[in-house]
Amino acid sequence: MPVEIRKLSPNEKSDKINAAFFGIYKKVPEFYVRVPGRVNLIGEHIDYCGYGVCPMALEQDMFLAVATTNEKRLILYNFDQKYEGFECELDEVKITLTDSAPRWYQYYLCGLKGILESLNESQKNHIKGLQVVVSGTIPQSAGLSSSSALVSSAALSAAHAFKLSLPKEELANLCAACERYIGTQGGGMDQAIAYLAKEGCAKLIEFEPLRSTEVKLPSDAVFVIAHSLTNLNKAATGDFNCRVVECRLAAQIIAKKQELDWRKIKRLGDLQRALGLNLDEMIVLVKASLREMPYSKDDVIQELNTTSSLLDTVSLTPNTRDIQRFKLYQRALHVFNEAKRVEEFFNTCQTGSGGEATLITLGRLMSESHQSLRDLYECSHPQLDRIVDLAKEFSFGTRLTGAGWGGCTVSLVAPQNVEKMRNALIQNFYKPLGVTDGFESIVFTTAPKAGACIYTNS
Ligand code: ADP
Ligand code: NG1
Ligand code: MG
Repeated sequence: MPVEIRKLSPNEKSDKINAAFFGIYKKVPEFYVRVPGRVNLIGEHIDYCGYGVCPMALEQDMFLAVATTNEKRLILYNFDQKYEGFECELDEVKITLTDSAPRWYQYYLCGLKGILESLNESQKNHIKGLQVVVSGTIPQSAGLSSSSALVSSAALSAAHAFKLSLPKEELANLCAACERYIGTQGGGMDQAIAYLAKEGCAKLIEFEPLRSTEVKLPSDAVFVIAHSLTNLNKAATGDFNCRVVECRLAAQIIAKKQELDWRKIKRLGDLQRALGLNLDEMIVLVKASLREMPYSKDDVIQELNTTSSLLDTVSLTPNTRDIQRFKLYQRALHVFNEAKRVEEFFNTCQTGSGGEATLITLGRLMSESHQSLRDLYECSHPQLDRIVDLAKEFSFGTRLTGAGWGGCTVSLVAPQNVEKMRNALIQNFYKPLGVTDGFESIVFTTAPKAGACIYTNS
């Protein structure tokens, strides 16, 4: 199914973006696109290993106002004037990476480049110039997927302007691939939920082929998101790609020991498929095949009986080639156990009574997920761990959400405990850190929202 096109009902947000758009381009937008952020309920750092995840879309979103021109040029402004404007010719879309965080407009360019590269000769006749204003409300670098909302909204704006109507799954796959131009080797969860989300339910997202199943959340479940007031831009450091690569090396070393062609195995999920084992058997195999002590790059080269330059091209990314210490046992154990937790979470939602016993099981799985991310995957942050501790008294379970190293937690809370938990976090976490107001945007409840949509004025 293609992304829905609806008539815009004017509201405060569209009035503001229209006014900004008119101020810049002296005309009204032709159409708008909305793409939501997401909170991942469970299944962290396993999408890029090929395993299913369970996110839902947020109310916070990326909203773009767009007009087309006959000049084949992109002109891009942000509603928030702290971001610089950007212009380029459509045949000169380049994303040049440096050692620091990418510029904001490079995320837009990822989506635009993805669409431009997908066009065949006859579709290229419909290329139009783009005048765009971007307005986003998703907390940034906080694990709620502001980056993918920006990439996905960019791709959708270009697709609609060029009269391309693609199925949602195709757009999601295209956006997962083109967000990698920013340097991170993500797995596709964020772009998938951005397009496939449905109001009122979370989704089990599975890969290859990309598919989504509605997840019936218990009616009494309230999800509370709390910002740890720390952030990490995932494209600014090698932390994220280091985990992707550690999982790949774990898969390749086990593959070699199992006499498979390790160069063909890129993900732990590929390894499981090639061996035809279940998740419990994979856990036993990890324990028997890998050592707990970290591996140096030379150890990995020896295990794979390869050369440094082959390892660099087959297994590593430009920003992980200098890493000398890989924890393979711990990362692989996290992945297989987390994949099991997603299965149990999904089955509990679908078959549980929906009562307190269901909430207790879901909460336990979320807490176990956090412990594993903290101890085995080492992608938590002391401020995330502090929120998890403070939330224990009020929630069935709390975990970091998104890639981690900062950002947000998500807690499963009974309705009667939501205010108590918010107040406890305000008094014991936020106020001691010097925050005195604006709590509604740093600790808030959320219900599942719909995925991407295109709006027109008529
Ligand atoms: P997240 O966890 O939010 O996906 P990332 O580190 O992957 O975090 O990406 C965050 C980056 O996305 C920001 O540093 C910024 O460059 C870009 N971004 C997100 N939202 C906006 C916005 N509203 N305006 C401009 N840039 C944005
Ligand atoms: P965030 O933290 O929202 O950037 C990242 C990846 C996901 C997934 C999670 C961890 C991208 C675009 N996103 O999300 O694919 O791997 O981390 O579960 O790379
Ligand atoms: Mg991101």
